[in-house]
Amino acid sequence: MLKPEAEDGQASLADPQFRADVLAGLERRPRAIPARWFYDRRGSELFEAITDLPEYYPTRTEIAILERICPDLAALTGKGRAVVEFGSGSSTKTPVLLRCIAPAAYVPIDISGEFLRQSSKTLSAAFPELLVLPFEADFMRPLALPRAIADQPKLGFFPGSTIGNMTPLMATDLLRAMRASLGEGAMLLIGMDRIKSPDILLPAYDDAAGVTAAFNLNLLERINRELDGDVPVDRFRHVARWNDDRARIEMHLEAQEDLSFTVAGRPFAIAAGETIHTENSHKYGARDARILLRAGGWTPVAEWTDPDGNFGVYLAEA
Ligand code: AVJ
Repeated sequence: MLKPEAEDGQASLADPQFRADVLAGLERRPRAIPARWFYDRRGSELFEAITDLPEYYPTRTEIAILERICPDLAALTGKGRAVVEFGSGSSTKTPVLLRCIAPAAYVPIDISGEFLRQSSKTLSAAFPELLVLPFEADFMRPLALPRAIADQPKLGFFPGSTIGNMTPLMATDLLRAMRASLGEGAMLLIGMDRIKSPDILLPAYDDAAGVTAAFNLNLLERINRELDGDVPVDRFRHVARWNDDRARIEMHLEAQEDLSFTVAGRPFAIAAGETIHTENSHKYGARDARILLRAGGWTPVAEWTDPDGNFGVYLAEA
């Protein structure tokens, strides 16, 4: 039988990697599903809504830093670089950077081709002089960048503390892969959320309006939609925890009672109080960030923060 079409007109055939990650993740102990699967259409919308929440400081803080540091940044990066953004999404930070350093070319890299083409069109309209070369790829692997920018030194852009989703081991692998992809003379501009009081961190990941809870629970809805599941979503609760030992916020989905359900024809049972770990968001102090960059093959050049020291922006060179 043909699968019904999703709202966006795309066939709702599940990504085989999504199926494999979910099934393996539900079988493992502790149960864990990679955070990248949050971002279907609904998940991306919910994330956008998170960035507007009063409790979620990172997005607006990073944008304010980027706007403030523009003259320094332009001086330090120099002219004629091509900007390569990793996991571009629908970033509102991109125009801030592009206005500031006026590069000759911009290469947004994203795994979602549809999203990528849409945001590239919007950006081209706003920056008619700019050569926009969207690149559909999984940036966790080393990439061969477009030939058109072969002769230009690169500025990698990795904002939003997305690196925080990775363990330090994965993060250093990614930083090294970026260094290899960006090549000789490259620089990297990266945002990393700072370690701070759990009194600020926890509400940022468990807001009063329940948007982050909806974002987390949407993963279960997505499993039901795309993997023919019957997970009782309303029997799970969103939980955000500060793991001090590992300096990270963790998001989990906690079963409120003993539950059984099926996903892709496979039966699962989960006991009351047991959780599915859905996201890590690692936080780095300024020294931690510098060590991470060096471990990934990058030399820190400059760093900036907001007046409250909540978020860090770092410029490094290969
Ligand atoms: C997009 C990974 C940076 O970890 O803060 C926001 C995702 N999760 N609220 C983050 C997220 C819950 C976000 N990153």
